[in-house]
Amino acid sequence: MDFKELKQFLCEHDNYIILTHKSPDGDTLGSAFALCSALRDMGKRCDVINNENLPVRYNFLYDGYYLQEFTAETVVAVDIADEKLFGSRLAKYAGKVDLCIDHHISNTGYAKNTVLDPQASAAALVLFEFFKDQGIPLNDFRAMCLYTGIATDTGCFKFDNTIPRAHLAAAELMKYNIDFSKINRRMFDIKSKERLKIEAMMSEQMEYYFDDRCSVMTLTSEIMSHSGVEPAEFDGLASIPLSVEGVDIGITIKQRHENVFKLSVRTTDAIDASAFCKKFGGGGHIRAAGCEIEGSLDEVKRAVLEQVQNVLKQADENR
Ligand SMILES: [Mn+2]
Repeated sequence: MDFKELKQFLCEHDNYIILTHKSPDGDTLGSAFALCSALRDMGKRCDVINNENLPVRYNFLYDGYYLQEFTAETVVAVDIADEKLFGSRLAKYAGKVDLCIDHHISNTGYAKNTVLDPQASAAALVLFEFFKDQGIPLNDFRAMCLYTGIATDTGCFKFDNTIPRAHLAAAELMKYNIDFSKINRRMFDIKSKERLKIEAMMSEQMEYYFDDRCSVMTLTSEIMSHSGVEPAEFDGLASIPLSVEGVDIGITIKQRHENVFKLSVRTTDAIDASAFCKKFGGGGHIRAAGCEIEGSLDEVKRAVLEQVQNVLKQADENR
């Protein structure tokens, strides 16, 4: 679907619900609330539906937000590559999504209509360009939402996916009255005391393999429950393993259930994280991807490290 068709779709439908992905981030939330606000201004009914209670750190996106509550007719997913990312509360919408707006190259095409730009740094960037192209007005709130989405997914304009279009969009969004400095400080600099403790604890138990080119951080249910810290404080640790000098692939293994582990993989340009996770049935971006693996922790680690060995060998051959 191109932008013109998207505009037509939005005009022709009504009674929208917008889904965000589980463990929501600034891109899925920023995109959802920006689109919801635009649709309401178009005279449509629209609600944002989340799998879980929203993280407090993003409350500037949903402060003052209220549900309209009506019978849903049109289901939209933003920033969701795969129905597996709906989470348990939204699982009932699988197979029922009318429109998906996304930027993940791994998008499975689950929606009846898809607007996909795999080059875009964020779903919020796709939306920004759509709004601009089709003359859908921005305002301070929508600008803040979209800026937050782009800043989130580019790691505050630091990641490899920070294309010129991301900066151009940010520059235009900054013309609105948004406190970008406060937003970025809040998203990237501020952490709780508990969080700082967790980071120290995780760094302590980090394991290094293959001449320290691979680092692995493991977060078991036991560690999480014994820490006495809110589970949400354990989100977003995945960038830590790759922050170590010399590491080409940083892996975070987080226990989901007894024998189910979620892997977050971050890589330098030597390794394709998305391809790595695809081997285990997952996907994502070229430098940041994820997957879920079943088995005991030992089995999972063994399988993962074997694959790490393969990709490091490949990387050496390609050098
Ligand atoms: Mn995104």
